[in-house]
Amino acid sequence: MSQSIPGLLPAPTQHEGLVAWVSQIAALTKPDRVHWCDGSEAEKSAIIADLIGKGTLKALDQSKRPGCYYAASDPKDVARVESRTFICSQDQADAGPTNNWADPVEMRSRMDGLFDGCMKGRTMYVVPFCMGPLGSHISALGVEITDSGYVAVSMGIMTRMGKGALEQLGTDGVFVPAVHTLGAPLAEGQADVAWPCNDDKWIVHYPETREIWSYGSGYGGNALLGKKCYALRIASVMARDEGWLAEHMLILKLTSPEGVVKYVAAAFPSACGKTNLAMLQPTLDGWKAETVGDDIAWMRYGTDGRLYAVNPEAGFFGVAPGTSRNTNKNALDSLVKDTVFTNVALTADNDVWWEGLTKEAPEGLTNWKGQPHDPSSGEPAAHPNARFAVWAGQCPSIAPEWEDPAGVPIDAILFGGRRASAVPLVTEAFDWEHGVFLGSTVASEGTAAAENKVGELRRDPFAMLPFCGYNMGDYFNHWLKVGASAPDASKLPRFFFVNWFRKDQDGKFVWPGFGDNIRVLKWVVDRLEGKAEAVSTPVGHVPSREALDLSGVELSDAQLSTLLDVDAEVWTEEASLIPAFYEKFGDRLPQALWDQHAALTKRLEDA
Ligand code: GTP
Ligand code: SPV
Ligand code: MN
Repeated sequence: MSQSIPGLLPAPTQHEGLVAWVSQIAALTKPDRVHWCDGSEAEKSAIIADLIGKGTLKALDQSKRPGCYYAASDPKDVARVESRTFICSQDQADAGPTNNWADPVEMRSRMDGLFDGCMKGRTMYVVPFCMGPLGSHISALGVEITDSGYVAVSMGIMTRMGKGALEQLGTDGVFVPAVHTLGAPLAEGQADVAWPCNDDKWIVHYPETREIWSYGSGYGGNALLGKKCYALRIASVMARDEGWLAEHMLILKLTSPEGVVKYVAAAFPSACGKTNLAMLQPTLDGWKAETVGDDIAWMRYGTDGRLYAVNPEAGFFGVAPGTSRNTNKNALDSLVKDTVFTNVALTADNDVWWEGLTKEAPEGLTNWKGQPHDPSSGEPAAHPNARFAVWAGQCPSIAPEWEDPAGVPIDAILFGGRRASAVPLVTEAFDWEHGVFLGSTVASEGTAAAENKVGELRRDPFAMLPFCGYNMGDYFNHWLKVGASAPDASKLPRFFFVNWFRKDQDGKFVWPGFGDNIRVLKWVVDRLEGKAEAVSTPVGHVPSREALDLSGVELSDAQLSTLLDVDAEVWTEEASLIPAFYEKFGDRLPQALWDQHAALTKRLEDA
């Protein structure tokens, strides 16, 4: 029956498994037609024209921003939905205490019901994609089926999508099947809306069989299934089984004035500065920073024993609000063409605006809900999670090797979060195990209510809390194993913990941040080179004051103390909060981390 759906056959591939799966999903979802994506410019233009016709996309002023479009989502579909995200492992214990779990058999039957006829009246796009550079041994393939043209276009920006990926698949290549629907079938003659979606949302992962099913949302990480669903949740499971790492990390290349090159990966929770650090403009003379990735890193040992990383993505899906010429010029200069903006505000002359882009909001703005912006309402004109999607290759700071199939050798791994108190500007771990301990304790303070207080922390270990596809206790163990199995321990990256967000008594950030973060990175590079002084504290190595290059920044002695001193009393309280978190994992928590905690407690007692 599905054979008769226009466009389904002949398929542009000899991969029988793929054709059978696409036919099966078409028979279930009953689209009006099927389109196999080839990733060409002509195809992109045609889908965009269709989306403009439906009102999903608006063309921005093409003389100012050629190839740029604007979408406004349904107000109920603006971000990832963690409460609707499920890891359906056979055994609930394998999903662990930090994930929502549902029985896979029950979930499959629920999905079969929801997906039955869900694409009626719509086009089903078959989107083959590669995560990572085409041809890299670190890369992996996927195929997303979606009834959203917006998703197909976005996947074209964010991944290597189309013909190249299909060719890599060959006749029997392995791919992660990912099915996505807006959950908004159209009855005969029913008019469409600009942003179809469903109030009922399900973001479902089957880790054992490496499948993804997503229902009801058209937005970001819920719908672009190559990103968080595949490149983190499913890939973290693949990485566990195969001995590599799939991480929520940016990748940054640093070149010192002497020409020393180091690659740094950094895990910060969502909205804690990954994109900003990945595109940093150094304020220290002679230093160069270049971008390899801004959100996700896949890492494996190379034949030389070093840990190599690729950015599995091909684009940036970055937060717009707060992005300005002063804070992230490289991001702004990327957005001059071929960009899809979602949920930003529109100016009277058909350009984009968001809070923080300029000091004053221009007159005549239309807010993300399509209404005239009223500055006195206190409502922002752009949604706080408004985003841009843009090809990474057009970022001015992109590193020439960003698509190198070999990846880049990682020298240092940074962890961070928003911590108004306790956590120093930068700390170096004593060794790999201590580094894993630091990563496992990452926490972020969300609101002003928690300022200057230890407590009210959201633990976000390795910035992976919403993205780890299995039990996080096992995940910590995997990190320990990766370190212990290093071909050459002397070539392992070294761990650092950074905190740009220390606040003073008045609630103001003490550290200037942004481009000045190069000062911390310089210390990191100098440590790697064996050149920088550190003070050993109970929590790790902290820079001696002289070792931090602070030329040209105004920081008082008291401010420096705030940034660098380790207060044993505050840290004793900090350390006392860890067991309650660790206990959640029961016997899945590696003993080595309990030992690390005991050792920290002992060092604090002795301090
Ligand atoms: P996701 O894409 O959601 O994962 O976020 P992200 O980690 O990429 O964060 P992003 O770089 O978009 O920054 C989030 C917020 O942190 C923005 O409002 C930035 O202005 C702010 N921010 C980034 N770096 C710094 C810094 O060094 N200091 C201060 N004070 N704020 C920063
Ligand atoms: C995040 O929330 O960490 C994002 C956005 O990068 S999304 O792609 O929606 O996950
Ligand atoms: Mn980001």
